[in-house]
Amino acid sequence: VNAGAWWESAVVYQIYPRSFKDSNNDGVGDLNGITLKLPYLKDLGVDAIWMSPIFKSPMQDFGYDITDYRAIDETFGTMQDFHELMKHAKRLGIRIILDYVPNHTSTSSEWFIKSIRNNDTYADYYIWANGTTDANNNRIPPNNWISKFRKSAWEYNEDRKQYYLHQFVIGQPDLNYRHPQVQEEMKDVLRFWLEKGVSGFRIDAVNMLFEVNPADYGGKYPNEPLSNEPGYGPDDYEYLTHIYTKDQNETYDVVYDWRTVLDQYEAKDNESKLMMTEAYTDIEHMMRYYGNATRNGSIPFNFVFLGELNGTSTAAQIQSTINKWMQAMPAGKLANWVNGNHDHSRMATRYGDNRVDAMNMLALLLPGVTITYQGEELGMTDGEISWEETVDPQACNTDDPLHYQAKSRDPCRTPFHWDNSTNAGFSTANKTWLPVASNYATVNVAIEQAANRSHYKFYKDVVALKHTSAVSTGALNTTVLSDNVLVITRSLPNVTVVGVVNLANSTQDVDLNPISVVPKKLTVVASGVSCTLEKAFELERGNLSMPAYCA
Ligand code: ISL
Repeated sequence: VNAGAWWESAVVYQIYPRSFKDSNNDGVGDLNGITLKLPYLKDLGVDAIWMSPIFKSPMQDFGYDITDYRAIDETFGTMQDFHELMKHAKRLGIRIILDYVPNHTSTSSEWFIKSIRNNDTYADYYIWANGTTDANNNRIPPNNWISKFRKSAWEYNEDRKQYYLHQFVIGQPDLNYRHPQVQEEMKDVLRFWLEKGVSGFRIDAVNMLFEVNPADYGGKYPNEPLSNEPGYGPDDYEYLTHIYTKDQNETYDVVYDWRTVLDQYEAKDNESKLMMTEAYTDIEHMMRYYGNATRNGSIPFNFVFLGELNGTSTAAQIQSTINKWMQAMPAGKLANWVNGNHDHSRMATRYGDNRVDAMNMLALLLPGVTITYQGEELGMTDGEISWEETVDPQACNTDDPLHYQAKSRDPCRTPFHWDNSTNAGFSTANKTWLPVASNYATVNVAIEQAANRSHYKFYKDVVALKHTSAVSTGALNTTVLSDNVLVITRSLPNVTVVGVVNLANSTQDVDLNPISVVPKKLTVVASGVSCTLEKAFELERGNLSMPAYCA
C-alpha cells in the first residue's frame, strides 16, 4: 500500500491543542503556541503532528463536538493562524494531520438546527425516532440504547417532537450515514482541508458511524441485548452489547470512499496522504479498515498495547501482543503502534515510570507508524484532578464524587511540561483550564534536555534510529530470552539494529548468541534512564549486562 510513502516508518506526534502551549496566556493552548514550539518537534525528529480537533465548537467534549467543520475555534486562533502553522511546519518538514469527527456534530451545527425544523434537505441528516410510552403512559425513548457517556442515547427535542440519537454527550447528535447527502457533505469537508494542503486525517470513533437499518427491524430500532457484564447498571454503556450500533458492514465502504478522496489529492501535493482510523473493537473488525481485495482503506489504530499490557506483563506477553497485530494484518499492509492518547491513562501511570523507555523503544523499533501522545516522550504522569476541577463529560456524567476517577480523561490531558517555571512554562495565566500536574519541576523538557540521561533523550535517539534504513525496512524478529528480557531486531544484510529490554528490577546477564542476526560486536547508540551503558560503547553479544529496567 502506497509504497514509498513518507509515513512508512514515521513518527506521528499527537498534540492535544488545549494543553500544548498557550501563546496568549488565557489558560488554554492554541495554534500560535504550536507554531512557537515547532522547533522542539523538529529537534525531537517527529515526521507529522496530528492535532485533536481545532474546529469551532462549544467544547462540551473539548472539540469533539463540532459546530462548523470549516472554521477554527476562536479559543485556538484564526484561519490565518492555521495557515501560519502550516507554512512554518512545511518549512521544517513536519506534516499536519487533522482530526476528522464524522460520527456526530454539535447540536449547535447549522445542519442540526435545520434538521430540528424538519427542513426538507436536512430533515434526515440525523437519527430521529419517535418515542414510545411506558405503562403509565409517560413518554420514554425509542429503545434501551445507552450513550458512551452514560444514560439514554436518545434525547427528546421539543420542537421536532422526536428523539435524536447521541452516542456521546447530549450535545453530540449522531449523523445519519444512510443519507447519501450526508456522505457527500462529509467528503466535501475532507476536500476543504485537502485543498489547504494537509497531509492526512485521523478519523474519530469510526466504528460507530452506522446503526442497523430500522427497515430491517419492522421500522424500529431494536433494543440492545444485555451484556451481562458484572458490576454495571442500566445507565452504564457497558450494560449493553451494542451489536446494533457498532461495527456495521456499511462502515467499511464509507472509509474506502474517504480513502479515494485522499488519493485524488496525492498528485496535487505530490505526497501520500495518511489516513488513520480510531475504532475500539475486536481484531477481525479492525483489520477490515485496511481495505479489501478491490479497495484501499485506512490504517486502523493498533490499540493492543493499550488494551492488553500492564506494569507486570512479561516479555512473553509483550511478544504475543506484538504478534497478535503482525499476524492479523493483511498482506502488504503497514503496522502501527499506539502507546497513549487523550482518552487513556499515561504510560508512567499505567505501567510505572520504569517501563516508559521500554515501551517507547518498542513502539519506535517495530515496523510502521509510531503514534506518540504529547508528553509520553518525557514520561509525564497523569495529573491529580479533584472532583471540583473535573471537566471531562465522561467523568462529570458519573455524578459520583467518589468514583469519577475511573472514567475521567482529565488526568492525561493536563498541560504539557516545558520547564519548571509557573504552570510548567505552558502559560502565565493565573488559572489554566486543567491544573498542571504536581511533578512538573522534575519531569519537563528543560530538565530532561539538560540531564545526562532522560526519557526524552532516549526517545529522541530511538526516533533517529527509526529513520535508518534498517528500522525502516529491515526484517523483524522478536525473541524472549527470559520472563524479563525481550529482544527485538530489525535487520538488513549488512546492518542489524538490536533493542534489548530488561523488565526486571535487577541486573540481567544477557546472552544474545542464540539470535543469529545479532552481530558479534555491538555499539550502543541509545540507552535509557536506568542504563549505565554509555553511547558509543562496544559490547560483546555473548556477554551483555543489562541493569534493572534498562532499555
Ligand atoms: O476511550 C475509549 C475507550 O477507552 C473509546 O471508547 C472512546 O470513547 C471512543 O472510541 C471515541 O473516542 C473519540 O470520540 C469521542 C471523544 O470523546 C474522544 O475523545 C475521542 O477520542 C467522541 O467524539
